[in-house]
Amino acid sequence: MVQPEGQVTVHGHWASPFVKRVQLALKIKGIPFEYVEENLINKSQFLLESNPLYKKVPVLVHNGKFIIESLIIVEYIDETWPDMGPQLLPRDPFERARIRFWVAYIQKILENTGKLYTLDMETQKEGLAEVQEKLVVLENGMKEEFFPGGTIDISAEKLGILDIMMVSSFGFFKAMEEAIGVKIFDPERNPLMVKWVETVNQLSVVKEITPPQDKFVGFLQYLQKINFRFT
Ligand SMILES: N[C@@H](CCC(=O)N[C@@H](CS)C(=O)NCC(=O)O)C(=O)O
Repeated sequence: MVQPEGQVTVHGHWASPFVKRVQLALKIKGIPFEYVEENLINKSQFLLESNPLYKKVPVLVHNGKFIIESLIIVEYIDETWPDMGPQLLPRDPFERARIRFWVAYIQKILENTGKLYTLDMETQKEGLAEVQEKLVVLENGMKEEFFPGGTIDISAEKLGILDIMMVSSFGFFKAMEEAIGVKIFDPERNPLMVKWVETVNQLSVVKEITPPQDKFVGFLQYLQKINFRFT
């Protein structure tokens, strides 16, 4: 693929939490990029060729090379531009391992939310219980390890991969709740999570790539109608 030296392009889908991770990583580090919206129903030749195994977005193109899988891309971005913007993952191996553990845990919760988009109320109830239970574990873990005393201290200059995971997975939780009519985050049970997501949502780097809530609600209702399953 012919691409000018240094150019960065993200191929994505507007509603994808995985694509949002990559867009946020680039924006937080201040790396300019082009964005190409992919049609996931009728996949482009580009998508089939750049990600032949999974045929999914996001795909990052850098200097004509393809990088796939959102978390691999986020780490690639952090390592390729170590001196641009904040570090998304700590350099210290122990700290890095600790952060990666929680990244994987948030990923699991995101996967669990897949069960919420069903018309089968039993499955939805089961999914909701799993999600809520894990959110409490996350709440306690974050409070203990990263936000002692429950104080949130967040600014665009200090954002890291955990903020990216939180806001890409749950930044649209109000749209989720409106679309499927269930309460996912409870300010009583998850005060830190709610405050964290709302604080990061207010930053301009996030707002710039956040679609309007009603567009999201409509899309999520459509996923429910077709009994969508995350794979
Ligand atoms: N593990 C992948 C998941 C990416 C993913 O599931 N992308 C969805 C959009 S949200 C997709 O491209 N789906 C198309 C399909 O499944 O055919 C990542 O982290 O990048």
